[in-house]
Amino acid sequence: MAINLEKGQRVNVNIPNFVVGLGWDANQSSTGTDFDLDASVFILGENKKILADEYFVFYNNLHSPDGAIKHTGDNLTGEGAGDDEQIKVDLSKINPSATEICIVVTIHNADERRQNFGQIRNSFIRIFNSDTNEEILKYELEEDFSIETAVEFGRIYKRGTEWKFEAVGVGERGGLENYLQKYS
Ligand SMILES: [Ca+2]
Ligand SMILES: [Ca+2]
Repeated sequence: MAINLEKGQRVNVNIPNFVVGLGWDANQSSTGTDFDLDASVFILGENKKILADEYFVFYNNLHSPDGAIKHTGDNLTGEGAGDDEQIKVDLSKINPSATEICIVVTIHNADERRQNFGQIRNSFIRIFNSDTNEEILKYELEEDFSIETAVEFGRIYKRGTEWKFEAVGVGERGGLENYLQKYS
């Protein structure tokens, strides 16, 4: 059963394996321009900055050096059912200096293509426990962030020896470069 978290709500994560799934429908409109959504993660240290460039995992860097994060690869159109992009998280392998994993979703070239989430049918981002398939959080991007082009989805953060997940759900009209600036 899915837990519908309110923004800012936190849950404990007791098992190390999670998958972030991003899905959307291919563009059927007359404009003919594809929608290219991207899921990305930033692995941050105490100072809230990425540990090193390689700890920014996105379509051009599919693995973190510690083996904790694996991106299944860039999907450019949303063709097909289910998750179109996935990011697999294994907290048992995470670099000991990491204290936070920030998960974002953005629309590639949204400005140039004049796109926002409200135009993208059946677009969602979710996180689920890959051991039990239990969904922890899901946002319907089309509904929840209709005028935005970027969303900070959630963060997995460390408190002592425990990891917790916080639903962030903050949208903006920026792109991936805005988050990169913030976290590097
Ligand atoms: Ca993509
Ligand atoms: Ca799809």
